[in-house]
Amino acid sequence: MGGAGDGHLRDEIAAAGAAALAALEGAGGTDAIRSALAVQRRSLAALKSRLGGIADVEQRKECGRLLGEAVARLERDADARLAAASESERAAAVAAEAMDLTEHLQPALFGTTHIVTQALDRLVDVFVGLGFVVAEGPEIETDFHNFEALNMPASHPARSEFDTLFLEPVNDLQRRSPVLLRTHTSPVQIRVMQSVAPPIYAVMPGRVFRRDTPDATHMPVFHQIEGLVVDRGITFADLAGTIEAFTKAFFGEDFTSRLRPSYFPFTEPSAEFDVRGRDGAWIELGGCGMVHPDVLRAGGVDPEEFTGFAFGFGIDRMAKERHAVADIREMYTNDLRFLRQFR
Ligand code: FA5
Repeated sequence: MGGAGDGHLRDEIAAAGAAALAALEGAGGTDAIRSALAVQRRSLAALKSRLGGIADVEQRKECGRLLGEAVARLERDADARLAAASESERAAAVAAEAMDLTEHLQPALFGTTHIVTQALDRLVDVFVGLGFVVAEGPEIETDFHNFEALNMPASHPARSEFDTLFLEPVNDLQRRSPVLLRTHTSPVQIRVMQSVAPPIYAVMPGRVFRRDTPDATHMPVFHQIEGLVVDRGITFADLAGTIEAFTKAFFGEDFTSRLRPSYFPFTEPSAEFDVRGRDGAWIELGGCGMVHPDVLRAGGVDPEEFTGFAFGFGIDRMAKERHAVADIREMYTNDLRFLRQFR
């Protein structure tokens, strides 16, 4: 049987094999496993060089076999650990990439305000900056507020310009005085005057309805912003100055406005408000004028003491002009590729 030296080498092989496996177990990650593997291969190889010193052939074979087994165990263990570590590294990389994708998707998931809402918010900001307060009225209106109080009694020809959507009357009161979807935001002028005493500096944004056929500049449902100023000594110059200040603040310094004589039953004198943009063309955006004395009276304001001006702008057309959109209908097709341009 072999001498003490052989037994000693056999123990060393067992200890080195166990140490090699422990070293791999302590290595986290493919890089650490590979370098631990290299170190352990070298220490097992160092033992191999000592095999030649064993005199007994059987003992030498036995130690050789044990060493071969230790090396094979080390390689198998390293293979399994490398496979597991590289799989978890790949999973971590995928997770990191997935986080990036989520970040890219977030703005689309959260959406954005519609181009018309953006214009409405901006209009309100500009007028609040000029010292106006904001008021609102109902979308379902009485004939009185939408027409009569605005100097358009039942027989008035100007009523036919508003293609009105009437609602089915549900009681005798409504049969005598119809209810309708408001055709403009002007009835809110009456409601504001009925609820607060002058001085009044108010804007009233909202949705309005007409039996208009959709085309490049018309929708049957659209938005207006009404303005009403009632105070002592208000003149047409105040109206013109306010509109010019508003044009510059909303559209920018390269835009200018003009007022053209026009007719509305609820203002006298009346004007149409146009703006001229960078391309030089004039675009009609709304109507305005000095509040008619009959309208002040309908709102409970004494026209001998107070005068005022009012205006009504089409918000959808403002958004269209500001962003140079060719056709107003584009804004309502809900095509996300179109809407996302106006984030
Ligand atoms: C009016 O509605 C008056 N109430 C405006 C007014 C208020 C005048 C206060 C005097 C004092 P008009 O019908 O012209 O006026 O409409 C005003 C603006 O609304 C138009 O200039 C246009 O910009 C917009 N508009 C009118 N019809 C449509 C429509 N079908 N689609 C989109 N915008 C429209």
